[in-house]
Amino acid sequence: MTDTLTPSAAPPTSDADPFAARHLRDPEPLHRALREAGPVVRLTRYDIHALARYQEVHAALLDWQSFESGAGAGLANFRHEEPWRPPSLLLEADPPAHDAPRRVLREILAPPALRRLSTLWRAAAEDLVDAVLSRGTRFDACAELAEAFPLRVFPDAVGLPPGNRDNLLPYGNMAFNAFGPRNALVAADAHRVAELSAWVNAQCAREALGDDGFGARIWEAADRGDLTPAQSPLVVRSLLTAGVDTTVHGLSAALFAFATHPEQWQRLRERPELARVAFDEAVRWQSPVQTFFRTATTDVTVAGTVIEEGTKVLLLLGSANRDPARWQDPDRFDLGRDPSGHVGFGMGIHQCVGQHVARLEAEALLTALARRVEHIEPAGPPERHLNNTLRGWGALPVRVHPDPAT
Ligand code: 4IA
Repeated sequence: MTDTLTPSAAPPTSDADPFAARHLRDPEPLHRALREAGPVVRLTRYDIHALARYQEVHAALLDWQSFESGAGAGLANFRHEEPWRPPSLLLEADPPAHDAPRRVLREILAPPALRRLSTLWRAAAEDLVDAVLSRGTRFDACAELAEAFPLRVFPDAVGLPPGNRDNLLPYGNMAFNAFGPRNALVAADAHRVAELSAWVNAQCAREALGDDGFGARIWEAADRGDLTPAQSPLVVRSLLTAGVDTTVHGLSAALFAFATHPEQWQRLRERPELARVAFDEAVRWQSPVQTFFRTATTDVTVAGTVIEEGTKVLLLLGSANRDPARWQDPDRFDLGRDPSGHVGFGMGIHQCVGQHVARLEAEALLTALARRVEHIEPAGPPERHLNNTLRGWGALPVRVHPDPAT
């Protein structure tokens, strides 16, 4: 209502840096303040606007015509700044260029195409849980489960050669830092950019990939003419960039949630079919991908504030996922709620194309763990892993009580 009456009202401003270590460590207080300040907040530090409320974040994600991705999904504006790597054909593209890569990857990662993996991954999860429990009941759930499981199953599914996978997490960490400002986190990885980029690019070549994985399917799309041969390696690169750290942090979010909410673990044990909704609720609650950016294609008015053409907008996904105007008791991890509609996987034409893969990994691991473990509890303070985009853990010490019946 006031929107139309005062289209040029100056929005509230904030000098906070959402990428400062203390906010990355504990983003909720800043998110609350930004949501309460208004529907659009000007971040003076970066001279950009930020959206922290569910309604505006959701609307901006759907409005790809007004908020483009082609100028980069990070703070860097590709209209003025050279991207650190050739832009992603998916994340950093708009229709119509975005359409063909998206269509190809959507089919390759669609539920029917994953059916065969489901059987394999359930067995792999049982195997991993057995191995971890056989070594003891106190362990780092982040390294032993949340990292170990995706690293065991996902590179195989893509078709990477065995061994030689130690670069995947460092590459992802670097790529997700690069969406933020050039702060100390980016500087810390600077000496590895060339080496890690060369390594990932080498994995995307047809000859480097097995003939039975997602990678081979992507190259077959080029044979059919659905992609050009120049596009295929970049689409493979998207899998390797977006497919590892995200699931690691999604799984560690779920494990952290269960370790700190024993009654929810009991619920999962009683009804293992809740594993999927539990994973989505963990993604809502922790939002492993906390933020990304869009660029205004024209002067766009959002809730009365003009976002000038060509300027960046920060979308605070983690904040939207805990907006009390959208979620009842948003800070509670609760298997009883319906978390659908969360923006942890984004929304609209760019919504996570790998979400079925992520859910399948989570379902396999959580189901295997729920079968064997009666209780899971913290065995020490968790350690944050700081990243400009990802919210996750570096260490998650837990103690488990195996079910004597299994
Ligand atoms: C890509 C935002 C995030 C999950 C993401 C990161 C990289 C890519 C896509 C999505 O390289 O295509």
